[in-house]
Amino acid sequence: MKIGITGYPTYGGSGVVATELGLELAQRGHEIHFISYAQPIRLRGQEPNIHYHEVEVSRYPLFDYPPYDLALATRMAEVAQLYDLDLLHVHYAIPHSVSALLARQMMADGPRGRRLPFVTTLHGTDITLVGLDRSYLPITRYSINQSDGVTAISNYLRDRTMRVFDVKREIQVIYNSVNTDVYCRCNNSGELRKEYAPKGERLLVHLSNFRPVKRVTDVIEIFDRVHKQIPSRLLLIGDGPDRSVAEWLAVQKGIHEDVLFLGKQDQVQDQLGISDVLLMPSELESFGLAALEGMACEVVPIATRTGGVPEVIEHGVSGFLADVGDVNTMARYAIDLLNDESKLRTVAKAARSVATDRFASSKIVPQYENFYRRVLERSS
Ligand code: GMT
Repeated sequence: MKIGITGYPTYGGSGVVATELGLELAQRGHEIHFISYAQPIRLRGQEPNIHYHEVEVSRYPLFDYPPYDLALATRMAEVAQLYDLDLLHVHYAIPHSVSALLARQMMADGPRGRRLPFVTTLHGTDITLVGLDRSYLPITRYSINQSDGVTAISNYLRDRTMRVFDVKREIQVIYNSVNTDVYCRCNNSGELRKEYAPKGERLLVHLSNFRPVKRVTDVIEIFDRVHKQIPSRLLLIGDGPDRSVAEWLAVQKGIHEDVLFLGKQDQVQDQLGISDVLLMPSELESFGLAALEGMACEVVPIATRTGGVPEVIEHGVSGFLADVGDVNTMARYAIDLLNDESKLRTVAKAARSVATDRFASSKIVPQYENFYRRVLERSS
């Protein structure tokens, strides 16, 4: 198949999912065309079967708000025409599914008058936060209803979309996936571990876009409690609006020398592959891709019981769950685990098994292929 993929190309779970899916599909022989305003971060630009088409947005002085959605729709239609795409797959409803809808209409009105179906994958904040904004809700509902196929990354997100958006159409759940050959504890990274933990300290890790929904200050609060009892260091991967408040809190608590802000990283499997425990105390996660990536690397996730997280982490088996804001309980789980090597290894192995048995890309990507085939059959 020839597939156009659009997502947010920089940092964030939905962009990572879109890019990894495109890479996997290309390896399976499909022709993939990424269409967005920047090259997706995990692309090297050399991969076979992968093309990247940049969307240029003109910055005319009149445009206080440059119309990216329209430029994207135009580029989608151009690329579809030029490369004879079979379908578009957009990740994150706003504004991508609206642009795809316009591109479909442009194609129908074009010289060959053909139908270009599009699939929308819902990721979370497009529904739970942004989509509930009154100014976005009607158009998000409309573009979901108009999509030729809709998928959601968890049962939680599907149910919430149907309920809150009053959507009646079918939404198929296709879980996020992880490439378990790349995400593993299999890179010989003793040197890296020594760099971050020179005195043999335990390593805790957090990976996010540092938005308020991630509750990064809870990460610091949990680590502070762990640090008081266990020689340990905290790796913080990513960047975003709450980074400075987290830095400030680490200084206030006098633990800043053991809190390492690593910023945005391209190869997060390197840091995950040497860590012991992953902290994800989010207010809400429709899935929690960061936890899954950690689990594949045998890092035990300690997270909040929210949204779709319980569909990924089984409490007491493949990780630990607590209520949002309950930093004491999350710290206790971490301390108990780090004091008990055998329990840590058992839960870490169980976490890896969940990643390989239920969420490996080799199992999830064929679900997308089947979904595309059904959409194409229905649209022909
Ligand atoms: O969490 C964010 O702020 C980013 C957002 C995104 O779209 O990049 O993440 C959402 O999609 C991820 C990939 O499917 C999921 O793993 C996250 O759980 C989801 N975030 C939320 O629901 C808050």
